[in-house]
Amino acid sequence: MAHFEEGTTLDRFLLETMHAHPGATGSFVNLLKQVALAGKLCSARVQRAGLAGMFGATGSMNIQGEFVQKLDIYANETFKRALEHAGVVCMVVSEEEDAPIFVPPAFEVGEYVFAMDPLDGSSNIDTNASIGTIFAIHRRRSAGRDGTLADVLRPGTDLVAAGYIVYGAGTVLVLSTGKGVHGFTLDPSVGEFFLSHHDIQLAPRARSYSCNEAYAAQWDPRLQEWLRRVKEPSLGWSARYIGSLVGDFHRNLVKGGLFMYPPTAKAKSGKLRMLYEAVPLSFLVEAAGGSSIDGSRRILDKVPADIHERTPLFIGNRENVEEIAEVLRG
Ligand code: P6P
Repeated sequence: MAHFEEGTTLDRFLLETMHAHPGATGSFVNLLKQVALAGKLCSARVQRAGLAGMFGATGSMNIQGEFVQKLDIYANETFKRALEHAGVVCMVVSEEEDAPIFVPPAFEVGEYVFAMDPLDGSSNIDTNASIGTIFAIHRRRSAGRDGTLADVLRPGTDLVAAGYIVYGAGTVLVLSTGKGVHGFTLDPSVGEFFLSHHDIQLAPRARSYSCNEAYAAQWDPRLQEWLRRVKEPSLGWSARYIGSLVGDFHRNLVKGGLFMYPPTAKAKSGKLRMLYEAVPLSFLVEAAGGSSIDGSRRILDKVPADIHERTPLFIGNRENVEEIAEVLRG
């Protein structure tokens, strides 16, 4: 991996590393630049949400049966607009859209398919907790103008890139094209993302877990027993959970930690979605040396049956995830 000096912008990083990627095309760089643009617009809006009256729900429900927050709508529309006129995608799948979205006839289509959760953690908007955009990028397989379900209902190992933008104390875009994971922090005074986390790597093991313990009584009893054991004070574990997947994941990627969302009585297949939550974050965590399973299977090997399919998720440092797999195999 080339050495990047202080002040490397996202654009420079993309150009320099894309030359190293056989088959990478200019449109891939353009796609990521449009993602960065949409991220800047969302960051500005999130920072001003309270002032701009963007707090609070619209009163409508999305396909997930969740109340839609105004910023969700703004983020969804902003990413769709940034992508549809740039000639870089042939289809967009969004948590906020019941069905896939296609490029309007007025614009050219491109060779990529984009899946996104435009604003994950939106129930935390009014509490000023970190929220974010999660995305996954496939190169299309289908011919013709519009993408097809076959372009996205495929294993995460096929992804060409995945990332997220976390809107927190700062705005950080974290990205991987499969080799290494890199973070770029937005300097709002110049409107540029600068390389701030070069080649993020997870240690083999951590002693921190993230889960909603209120549901623990609904988990597999073997998991309950594991949780009881790690609380032995001599083991020195800590717990961190903010109820915003992007915020919890980003902390665990930077500092280490095991995130768990096991099946519950209410969410028997898990709560988190495959295409635009579990799979992109699993792509990132594996590129950083970590691991990610649904309790028994590697997330990246699973083929979703529909674009909003949910999955249980155990993701983080490799040895911690392997320990959970062992607990649930035994
Ligand atoms: P619970 C936010 O609504 C979200 O989809 C994820 O961002 C977060 O990890 C999860 O739900 C939290 O779910 O059941 O703990 O409130």
